[in-house]
Amino acid sequence: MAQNVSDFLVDRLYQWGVRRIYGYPGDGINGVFGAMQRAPGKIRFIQARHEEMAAFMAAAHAKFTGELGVCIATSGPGASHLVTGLYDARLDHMPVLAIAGQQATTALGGHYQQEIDLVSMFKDVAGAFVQQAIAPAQVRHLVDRAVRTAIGERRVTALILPNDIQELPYEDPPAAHGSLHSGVGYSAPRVLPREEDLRRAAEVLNAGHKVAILVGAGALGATDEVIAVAERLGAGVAKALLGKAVLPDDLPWVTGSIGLLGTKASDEMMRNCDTLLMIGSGFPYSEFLPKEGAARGVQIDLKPDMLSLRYPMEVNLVGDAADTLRALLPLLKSKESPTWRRRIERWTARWWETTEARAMAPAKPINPQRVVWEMSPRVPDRAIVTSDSGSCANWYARDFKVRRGMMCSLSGGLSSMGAAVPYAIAAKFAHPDRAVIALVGDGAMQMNNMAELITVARYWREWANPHWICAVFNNQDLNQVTYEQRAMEGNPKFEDSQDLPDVPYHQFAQSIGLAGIYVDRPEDIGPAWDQALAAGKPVLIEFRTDPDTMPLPPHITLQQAQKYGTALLKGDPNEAGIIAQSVRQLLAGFTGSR
Ligand SMILES: Cc1ncc(C[n+]2csc(CCOP(=O)(O)OP(=O)(O)O)c2C)c(N)n1
Ligand SMILES: [Mg+2]
Repeated sequence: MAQNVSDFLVDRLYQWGVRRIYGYPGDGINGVFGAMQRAPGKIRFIQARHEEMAAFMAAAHAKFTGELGVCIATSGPGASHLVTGLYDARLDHMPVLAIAGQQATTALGGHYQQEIDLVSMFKDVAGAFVQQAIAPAQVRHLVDRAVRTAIGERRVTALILPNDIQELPYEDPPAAHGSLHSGVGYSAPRVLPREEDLRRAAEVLNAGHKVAILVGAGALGATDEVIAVAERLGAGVAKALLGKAVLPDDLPWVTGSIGLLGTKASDEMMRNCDTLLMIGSGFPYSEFLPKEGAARGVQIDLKPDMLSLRYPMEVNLVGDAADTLRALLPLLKSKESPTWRRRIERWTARWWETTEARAMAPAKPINPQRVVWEMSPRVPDRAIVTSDSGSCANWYARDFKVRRGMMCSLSGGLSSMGAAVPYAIAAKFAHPDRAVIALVGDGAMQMNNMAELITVARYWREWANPHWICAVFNNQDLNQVTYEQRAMEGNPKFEDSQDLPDVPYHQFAQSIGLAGIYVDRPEDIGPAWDQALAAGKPVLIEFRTDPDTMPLPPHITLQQAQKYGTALLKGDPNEAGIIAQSVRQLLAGFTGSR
């Protein structure tokens, strides 16, 4: 049978190494679905509940495999649903290809049903390459360029296929003026700065007495190299949220997360350092870095446009993290005095004591920090942990001690709600032998994660093991924002906007064939994790957590404290609970700092 354009597309993507596509069907893209059906064993289609979730899955596939993530949707509403998930990939520099259907070329421009100007719609998120096919002979170079641009530039690209084009016989481009003859294949280059620039960087780092390192997702493949450089420089290392898995948290000089969701140890290190080495991070908040002029800076990043963007660096190196650090190491001298290292280790040890004390402080009924604190030592080796946006991202950032060999991620740059379950699904498809855990707030469950549990119920039996857990923090509140409104705006809780309906999440899981556990007593938290990790099917654990446990930033500014006080004075409905919990949490901090 002669190939049509859709058969060619599927075959070409297969040649590019694509083995899995996440998405949702519709008549605007039926041609491509027909081609996937005609080519069993080539590309597996995974059906999400919603196209946005499919795009999150594609982003997570890229994050957890390093490969291209691919998602597919029909014209009109299917394509527009993809957009938030694609922005997630875009902001975290993930290579993702979106394939969208479109109305027939004969209908375009006719205010036709489900006709959207998709090129314009995708133009921002997929600005690196977005094209709508108009002729079969063009499709070969469109696919090749969309894939190569996505993986080579770590960008989102989009390919739009009108439905009549999908069904036309495929033609190779003719040997004629105006046609292109493209090919498959890409190998990532070795990206290394010039020798003289490495030497300039080494000079700055060797001159410093108090070196602080900040790592992000760009350093994920450079664990050994970061350790070697940190040891040589007697430095401590803070980790941006997307770089959590770069270093294990049991190293005494790893200060943990940084920023609003960060640790006090990272904060102290940044405020006291005289030299900053930033590796593969787009961490956004400059106020958590040294004050301008207080430290000399060196930065390493693959992307030139990410250099000297948060802090004015003296040496800006374009390079791959592992290769660059390896080349830099022989130029670095060991620091003579261990004083700075000791200070960092003291701050770090004190922080872990504070974290434990805060996690174990009583709450009504369950302290959400304790949920993650008790999870942490139980997480199996090589597990993958995802978090949603919301207060649980604080506990994920601070209370989860990541170990070597684990992976973890969340929606970083976009910080979108609704990513944890689709991320955890894509993680399990990519690594079916690993345990996967998703941490999710109740608001994010209700928004869209709940529906994706149905996807888990559909597919889990084909995974190598059933160890897939969703932990829900049921606090009946959009808690993170409730706190932001108090601390940043000085507004009391606005119940109309912040309260959430109570939903029996564990019963919902049970009703679709998964296991469900309900926990409302602190002493049951640990056993619930043990039970879930030993279960023979995926599990949802619903924790009834206290909305009055504050996601405290590492240092509270006077202005925040004043705003907070104003919010309570204005008559916050949770006033009594908040005061009791705040005192407990702050006292825990003091106990920990003894
Ligand atoms: C798509 C989207 N909408 C809104 C927000 C703003 N936002 C950030 S966290 C949050 C509250 C999340 O509530 P929940 O999931 O219940 O977690 P909690 O903070 O209560 O633990 C909101 C509304 C966002 N980040 N993403
Ligand atoms: Mg909530």
